[in-house]
Amino acid sequence: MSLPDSRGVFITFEGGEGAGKSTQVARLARTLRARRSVVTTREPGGSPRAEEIREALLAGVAKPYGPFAEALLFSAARIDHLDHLIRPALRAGEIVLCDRFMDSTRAYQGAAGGLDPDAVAALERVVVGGTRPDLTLILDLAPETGLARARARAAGQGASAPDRFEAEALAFHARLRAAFREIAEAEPARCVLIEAAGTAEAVEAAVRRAVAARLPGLLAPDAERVDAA
Ligand code: Z5A
Repeated sequence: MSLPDSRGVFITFEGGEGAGKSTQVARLARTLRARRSVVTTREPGGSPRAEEIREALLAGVAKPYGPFAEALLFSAARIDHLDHLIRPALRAGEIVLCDRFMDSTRAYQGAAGGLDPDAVAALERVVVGGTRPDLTLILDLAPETGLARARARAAGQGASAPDRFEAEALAFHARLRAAFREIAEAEPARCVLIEAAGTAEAVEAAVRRAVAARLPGLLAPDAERVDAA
């Protein structure tokens, strides 16, 4: 629900699998912590109850019920996450960096999953309310590259099977990329599209440039000047 909770700053990272969101959340958090208190979190998850729902979602428990039921479950997790972590942190004046948020529902369950955009918008209205991100960084990467990165990481961690979303066909991931690009185009005041094919350092530099341009004063002056190595 809409609350006057924005003394802090809310930044979300979006994009397809393996685009580098977690990597860039960690890097930006490290930079911002030099002068502000930062909370890093993720969706689905971020609060103990939402993490329980995450397990079920990534195991594919909701898949047989279709994209609307799946969106409801993502929304249930989001309600708890907003109430117990995001809104309290923003009220306390913290910077919240969130790995995926409402745009992932638009892209995965909506554009790629086939859920009616009106249903997605209605859920967003009642679940997210006024707690919209101040800035959304959309990491744009060819799905083949992102999936290869995600598979290499999973192999390194000894994971055997892909999760519910990694297992989708390449065409699904191509629809996702197009959906995220459309969101960036439709909401240019909130979103910045970041080219994510370069090194982690190059992507980090692009993220810092976007933060410096959209949220002046958030980064320390020396961090604003840093460029790709
Ligand atoms: N989902 C949904 O359907 N609806 C919703 O509303 C929400 C989510 C909120 C959560 O999965 C799933 O839930 C997600 C969408 C769906 N689909 N899946 N799968 P998750 O949290 O487990 O996974 P993810 O969000 O897709 O993130 P990821 O696969 O962990 O990727 P990432 O965070 O974007 O990338 P990364 O972990 O930073 O990097 C991946 C690997 O690449 C890693 O080994 C890095 O070291 C490496 N990397 C990172 N950057 C680079 C660069 N620049 N070059 C080379 N290698 C790099």
